[in-house]
Amino acid sequence: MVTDPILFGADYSVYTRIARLALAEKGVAHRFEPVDIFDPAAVPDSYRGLHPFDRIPAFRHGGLDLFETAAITRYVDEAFPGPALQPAAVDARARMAQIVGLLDAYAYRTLVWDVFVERVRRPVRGETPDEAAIAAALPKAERCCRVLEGFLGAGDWLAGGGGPTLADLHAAPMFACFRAAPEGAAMLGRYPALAGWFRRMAGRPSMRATRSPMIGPDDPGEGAEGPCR
Ligand SMILES: N[C@@H](CCC(=O)N[C@@H](CS)C(=O)NCC(=O)O)C(=O)O
Repeated sequence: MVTDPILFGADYSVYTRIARLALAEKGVAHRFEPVDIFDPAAVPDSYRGLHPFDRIPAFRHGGLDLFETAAITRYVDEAFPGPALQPAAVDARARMAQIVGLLDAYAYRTLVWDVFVERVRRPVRGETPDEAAIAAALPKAERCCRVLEGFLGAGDWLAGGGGPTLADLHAAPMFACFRAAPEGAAMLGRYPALAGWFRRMAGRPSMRATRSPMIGPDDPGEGAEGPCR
């Protein structure tokens, strides 16, 4: 008998949140096993075996162990009943994969670490933001916004179609962080399609259910703090 899947991760983590969004959107019963990857002494040896690169999240279902969020969300979509999170049309599915790839390659570090962590999290810890890192990140962030704004066009979802796909679930936690920084909120304001998309995503029950304990009430945009350190 295959038991409910287990997701290993942390409620503050952007990538864990992406996987949790997929589970929530599909309505998949699962167990959440907290792993604080930023506290090495607290990471159980058993977890090190699950993720050879010392990151979160990781996922277990029956005999299958997975790491890499894009693989986890795709498996969740394909292995469980519920609304499809990947477009049926081959061109839209390719666009979705392209967006997930560009978010991993070009958006995550820029939006989350170089802007959000520097501007929002460092001061919370009593540290000084690296202004040069923020300044260098903003043109890269702008390029991400411009590209995604173009993909949205007049539609509601990043890969087109009538509902969110894995691309939207991958992007939303990153933008939740980004817009918690004043520079991120201001930039999003200059991209009306992207801002509207974020409001749509932030209003979904899955986003509300996966919010970090550090995040204040939605406006619908996640408050002043975000889910990654
Ligand atoms: N490529 C990985 C990235 C996961 C990732 O970077 N997770 C962050 C938390 S949001 C992490 O584990 N960071 C730990 C570290 O950088 O040491 C995936 O897609 O799952």
